[in-house]
Amino acid sequence: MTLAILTGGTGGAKLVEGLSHEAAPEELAIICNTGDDVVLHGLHISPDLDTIAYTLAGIVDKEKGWGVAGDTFSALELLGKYGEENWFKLGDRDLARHIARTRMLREGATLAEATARLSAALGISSQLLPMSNDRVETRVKTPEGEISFQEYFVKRRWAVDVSGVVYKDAEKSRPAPGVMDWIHGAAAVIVCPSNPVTSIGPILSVPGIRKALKGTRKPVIAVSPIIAGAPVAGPTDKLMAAVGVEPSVFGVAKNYADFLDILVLAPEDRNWRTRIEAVGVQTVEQPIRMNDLEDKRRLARELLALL
Ligand code: GDP
Ligand code: FO1
Repeated sequence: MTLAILTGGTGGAKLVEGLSHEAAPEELAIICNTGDDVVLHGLHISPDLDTIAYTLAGIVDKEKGWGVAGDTFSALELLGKYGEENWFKLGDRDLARHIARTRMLREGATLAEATARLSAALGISSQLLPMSNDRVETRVKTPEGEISFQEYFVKRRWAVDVSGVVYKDAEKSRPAPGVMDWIHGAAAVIVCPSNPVTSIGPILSVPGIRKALKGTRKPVIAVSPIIAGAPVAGPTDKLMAAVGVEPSVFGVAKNYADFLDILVLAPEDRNWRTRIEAVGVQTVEQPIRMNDLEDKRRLARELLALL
């Protein structure tokens, strides 16, 4: 069954891993957020694409959920000595990917082409697609001014007030080649349990994508990243509240209600079901906390069975 999967990095990667075991990998198109991308040391870094690629290639650092397993940080240490910024922990093995991608982009490849070449090199048979080849930058509004997502998330450890989030240059962007075809042609669309504001929000901000999700006659199904009023990890609730979305499973449903058919939520949130169904979204109750590979595979199997 062909699936178009919308995802961010670490949370989404858990479900992507499960699906890659339970479905034929070549039938999966993974449409990834690039609003978190950042240029550091002159290198183009695409954290969410890389997290998904490392996960599919089986080389992700399982403890952190990002980066390459067993990586070392010697280059970064020396960069620090030379007075370069080193708050963003780029491992030695991870750096190889940023160097290769940056060269490809400098020589004229699009981000989608560079991603496809890097995927082939790692033996990935799913389609891994950036949401767009154009730069759409997630910017976080704070009392000190507007900062990039990585400055907010990594440099400031999300310990700063947020008054809003913008997707800079989204209006000028176009979906990457393949994105619309997969959304229209797949047997179903899956929205991963990713941050609705800074992972799925940027994807939906690319003109045409939200409309395609509304327009497809195939099921669109999301897994909630919020369980019992809190995210499993990270600042999802803070960011939802900052953009005026209720930080609950209901807020997730309402945010996607215009295109979403089914929301899979945790048993802890069953009391929200009536309110969610009243905004036109069906609900399904399942354990959605994924602590190990078996949890990821079980949830993937449940989603496939639903479809
Ligand atoms: P990021 O790009 O690294 O921020 O990753 P995502 O946006 O893909 O994922 C972040 C979200 O994943 C957070 O809102 C978490 O609550 C959610 N998340 C993490 N682990 C789990 C899990 O096991 N189950 C569910 N349902 N959500 C999870
Ligand atoms: N997350 C951190 O919390 N600290 C880091 O230093 C860090 C470095 C990093 C390097 C490469 C990469 O692909 C991801 C990295 N991440 C780091 C994770 C990243 O900030 C987040 O997963 C996403 O951008 C959130 O969407």
